[in-house]
This record gives sequence, C-alpha cells and structure tokens, in this order.
Amino acid sequence: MKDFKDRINHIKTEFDASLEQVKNKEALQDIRNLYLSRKKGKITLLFNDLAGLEGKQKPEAGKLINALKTHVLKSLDEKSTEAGTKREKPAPVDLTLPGHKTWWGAPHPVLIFKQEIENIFTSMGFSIADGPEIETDYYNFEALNFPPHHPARDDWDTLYLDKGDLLLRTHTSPVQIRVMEKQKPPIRIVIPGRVYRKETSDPTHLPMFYQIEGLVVDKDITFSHLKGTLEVFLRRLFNENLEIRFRPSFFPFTEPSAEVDMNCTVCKRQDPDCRVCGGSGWIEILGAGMVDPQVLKNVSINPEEYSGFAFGMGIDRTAMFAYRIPDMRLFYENDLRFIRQFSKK
Ligand code: FA5
Repeated sequence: MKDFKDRINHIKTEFDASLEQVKNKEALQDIRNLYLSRKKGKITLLFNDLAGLEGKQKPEAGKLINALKTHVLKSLDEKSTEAGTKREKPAPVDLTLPGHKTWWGAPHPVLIFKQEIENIFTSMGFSIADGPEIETDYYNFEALNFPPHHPARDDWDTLYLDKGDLLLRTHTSPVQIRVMEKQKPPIRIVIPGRVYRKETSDPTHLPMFYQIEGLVVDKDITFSHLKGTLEVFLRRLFNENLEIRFRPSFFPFTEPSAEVDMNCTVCKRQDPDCRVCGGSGWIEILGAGMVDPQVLKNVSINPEEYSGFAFGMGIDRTAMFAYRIPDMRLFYENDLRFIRQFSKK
C-alpha cells in the first residue's frame, strides 16, 4: 500500500510541475490526455491497478486516487480559463481599413427609366393612374371602339384566361376608360404598366413589355397640344436636338391618329444595316391621336363640350434607344453583368 501511496504522490508532484510549464491550450490538452485519457491515462491506470490491491486497502486507495483526479481536473480547469483568457485577447483592429462592400441589388434599368418618364410628366402637371393587368374584353377592346370581329383586334392578339371574357391587357389604353368612368374633365394623367401580346421576341419586340399611356381631356384640346406635349417630353427625355416626326396611322380609339418616330439613337442614322431601325434612321416609339368622340360618349363625356388627346409609348423600347442597347431582350435575361451597369452605386 505504501508503494501505491508513493506512486500517487509522485504522479501528483509530476502533474503539478508539468502544469506549471503549460503556455498554451495545445500543451494543456497534451497533459489532459497524459493523465486522463480513457485507456492509457496515468490516473486511469491507477484505477486499473486498484484490482491488484488487497481487499481492505482498496477503499483507502480508491479515495486517494479520486482525490488526485479531482485535483487534476480542477487544476486543468483553472489553467484552461487562464490560457483561454490570454488567447482571447482581441487582435488589434485597424479602423482605417476600408470595409467590405456588399451588393445590395438595384432597381432594374427599365424601372429606372420608367421613373424618369414619370418625373417629367409629373413636373408637367400630370398625375399617375393605375389599372389591372387582367382585363375584360369590354375595357381592352369594346369601349375603345373595337367591335367584336373588328380586324384591328388582330394586331393586339393576346392570351385569354379560361374564365369568362378575361384576358391579359394588350395595352394600357383600357385604363383611359376606367379613369374617365370615375373622373370628369379636366383629366391629365399618365398610366405606366405591364402589357402582354402574343408576339415572338426579336430585338425590338417582347411578349411582355411596359407601356406608358397619356390622357388629357378638357375643353378646347387640339392636336397642337398633343404635338407640343410630346415634343417637350421627348426632348427632355433625350436631348433638345432630337428630331421627331408624326406619321398618319390608325387606332380605333383615336381620330386622327399618328405614330411618332424619332432619330435612331443606336446607329444615329449612319448604319444602313442597323438591326434596330433597319437602316431607315427612324424608330417608332409611340402611338397617339385625338380621343375618338365615340370613346368619350362610351364614358358619358359630351364630345361637343370636351375633347382630348391620348398617347401610348413602349417603355422598354424607348429605354433601349435611350441606353443605346441593340437588343431589348437583354433587359430580361437576368444577366447581372448587364444589369449592374445601370446601378448608380
Ligand atoms: C398601342 O398599344 C396603343 N394603345 C397606343 C395608343 C395609345 C394610341 C393612345 C393612341 C392613343 P401600339 O401597338 O403601336 O399602340 O404600341 C405602342 C408602343 O408600344 C409602340 O410604339 C412601341 O413603343 C411599344 N410596343 C408595341 N409592341 C411592342 C412589343 N411587342 N415589344 C415592345 N414594345 C412594343
């Protein structure tokens, strides 16, 4: 038994001495393994050797080993806190270093452009109105003077929903009707929004795109108001020297009607093979005209008393010209390398 006690004392002295030398967590772990590891730890071996002692000696020896184990565990814990505190001293921080920049995302270029357009119109005294993207045949066609089976409907083919006569609106013009039903003249509004058509995509056509509609109804409104408004707007949007031309056209809901073209900003009228203007040097950006008297009657506004003008412009199409992008489909391919170029950050 004396030998056993000596062995325990020796292990304790040796343990205390080694612990003194410990400088880091790795060395501490080594000591922990040396004394406590499940198979070969010095204390574990002591417990194993208990079996070789005589029956009476076993409890006393057991107590001594337990006391040693408690001492070892407590000392290791204390040392570990000490070593931990030392190691966790914060590393010096250089507050002058630049921070990491995170990409937060940015508005889509078409929406940035839409906002620019809205700002110009609101500064000219227009308000902004809104309407549903799922429309009825009445608002999308009939109230706008497209009787059933009228051939003009072919130009605005769309997707029909199963239920009733619902369809995806082909233009923002139905909102003209919705606004005039609720509000009596004077009316001066723009209506931005998404529209849909059964179209095959190409550099200047998409099956889903944005339009902005304009509607002015008041006493004595003439075609010169329409021309003046569009000229001021387009020159503010592009530049003062922009050339614009009005071509006679047809829309069932305006009379007379016109299509408005401007110089091709992509080839600047220099490329006979330009994919955007087809070499003509002109690009069509909007349809317009004087509100047809029948449309005013449809919403119970007296055409003898009031007149108005309306226009509808493609936002994506015009953005393409403003940013000089040769293919409108790029806007919707979700390629961040393309989209990020429009971010102001
Ligand atoms: C219309 O949609 C009429 N509602 C415009 C209008 C409003 C006329 C008020 C008179 C009074 P149009 O189909 O031409 O007209 O389209 C108007 C504009 O939308 C075009 O000039 C063009 O800029 C844009 N656009 C038309 N089709 C597409 C398409 N598939 N993809 C992208 N933009 C298009």
